[in-house]
Amino acid sequence: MSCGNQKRQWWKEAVVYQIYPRSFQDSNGDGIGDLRGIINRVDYLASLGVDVIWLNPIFGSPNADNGYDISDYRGIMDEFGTMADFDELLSALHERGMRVVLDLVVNHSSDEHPWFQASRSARDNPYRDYYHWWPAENGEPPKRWSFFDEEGSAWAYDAQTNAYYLHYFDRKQPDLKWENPQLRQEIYDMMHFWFQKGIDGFRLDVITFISKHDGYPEFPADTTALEMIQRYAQGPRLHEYLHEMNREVLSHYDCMTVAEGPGTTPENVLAIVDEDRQELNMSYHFEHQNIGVGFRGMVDDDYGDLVRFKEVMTRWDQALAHRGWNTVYFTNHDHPRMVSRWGDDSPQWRERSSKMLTLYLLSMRGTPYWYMGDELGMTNIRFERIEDYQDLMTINWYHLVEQEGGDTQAFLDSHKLTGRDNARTPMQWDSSDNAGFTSGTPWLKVNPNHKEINAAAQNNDPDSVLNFFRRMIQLRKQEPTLVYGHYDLLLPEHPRAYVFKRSLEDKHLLVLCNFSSDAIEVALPGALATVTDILMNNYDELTHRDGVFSLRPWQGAIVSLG
Ligand code: TEU
Ligand code: CA
Repeated sequence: MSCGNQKRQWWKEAVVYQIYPRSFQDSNGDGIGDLRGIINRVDYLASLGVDVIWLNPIFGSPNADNGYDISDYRGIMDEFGTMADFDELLSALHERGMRVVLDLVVNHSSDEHPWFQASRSARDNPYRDYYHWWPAENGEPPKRWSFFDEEGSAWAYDAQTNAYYLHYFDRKQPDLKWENPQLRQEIYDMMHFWFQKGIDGFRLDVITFISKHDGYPEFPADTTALEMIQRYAQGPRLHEYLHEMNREVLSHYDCMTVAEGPGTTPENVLAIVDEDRQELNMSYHFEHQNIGVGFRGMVDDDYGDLVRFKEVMTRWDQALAHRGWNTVYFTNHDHPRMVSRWGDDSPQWRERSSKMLTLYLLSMRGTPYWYMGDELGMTNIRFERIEDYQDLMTINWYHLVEQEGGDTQAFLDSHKLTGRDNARTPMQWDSSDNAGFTSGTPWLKVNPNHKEINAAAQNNDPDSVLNFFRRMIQLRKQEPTLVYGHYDLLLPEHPRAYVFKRSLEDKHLLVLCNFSSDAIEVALPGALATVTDILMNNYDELTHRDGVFSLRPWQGAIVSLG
């Protein structure tokens, strides 16, 4: 089979399903999801038809940032279980035809990692150079912005050796020094360890940040947070390291890799994912997440601007249309729920808009990354009080706003839309107390709407959001046009409709999505509108006449064109 200008690869044809293990299924009543819990749910995963499971970090960690602060790269987090549990989970998934991708967090470790403990103990310790240190006798270090720090600076003073260490994220997440070849070798060895266990790839956390600028030069004083992120992603040796990682490790396995790519743009992403460069397979960006979201997750009027959304998604598609390969996703553990962000999560439209968004995402070119619970139409929890949050990002930012005398209520209101804990509430399995997630007290509150929104209620209902997701996955598997076909955006300026064409050889599919609660009409040039077949539809009918489609609220449909 020819696939346009793209070489076939299993990871291009896959749907990736992301599990946040802490919130998926608790098996021992401590309120924290664990590997045994996932093992108990592998048949659910198999029933979805997804191909790859991405697990958020499962390694030894004191959990300052829920596993994104690793203290043991070769061990399993105590709360999640044992290595025997992991081996069992891996074979259970493999037996059911699913592959497994782990989360590689190597821009930073935990401050409780033995490397950092050694590094901070003395300036002449052999591990000193595993991290970035700035001796205090040189004065204040050049300004670096931190994502999470409660005072905002990415340098933390450590009295023990009278020096500052660099941490782009929390103080408990010191950045590893990739400039040190010994550190790189440790990481490559560790990656081999996991591949030899049989895993199928890595999602690489903030991998764009691993190369730091020589001597930590001053950045212009007015550098904004967003510009800092772009600078962090432009370290001089990034591509040298990724190429080396590919040569030393990745090229030895039939694996997939995906960069978490903050700071990447359609202009520079090919430097990471162009096959010929032998770095990584895929990367995902934040540009659509940032529409209408400003500094510290504050929301403005552009939030939900469909014209911009279409423009962003299309620009990224075009950047990777001939070389490399794109990714598409609505959410993950760092972003609000799909239906709350781009649909309408009110009882009236929640199911309809969830299905439309499902249809949209699984019709796009690029590997879809699906986040657990979106297949049920789970929604943002919208915490009222800072005390309900567990995420250090929201908590630290709240305190910064408070210290600055800012509007904490406005901050809380925005975080009802943007806060990361919205996506981290426990998976809603059934209508029982705690949604079948745990018999104990859940680490993060369960959304009260689990009485209505849960897997048990949807599993056997042919009309459910869950079964719509399953059908859409099957359609994508049967229709190579949805995977490899060329993508053409139509009606870019239409404020409510997202309409595009997918074409492979002489096959043409038209995807129509109404991103609004109003009935709309979409006029398409006659040649496009000769519908021969309706492949998928979230309503019973699709009305069209003389090239004009009448779309009901949140209607989504895929049709073949003659
Ligand atoms: O996220 C990196 C990142 O860019 C996020 O900080 C993002 O900007 C933020 O969540 C706002 O949406 C990765 C992980 O996905 C995240 O969970 C970790 O907290 C972070 O790295 C540090 O490891
Ligand atoms: Ca548990």
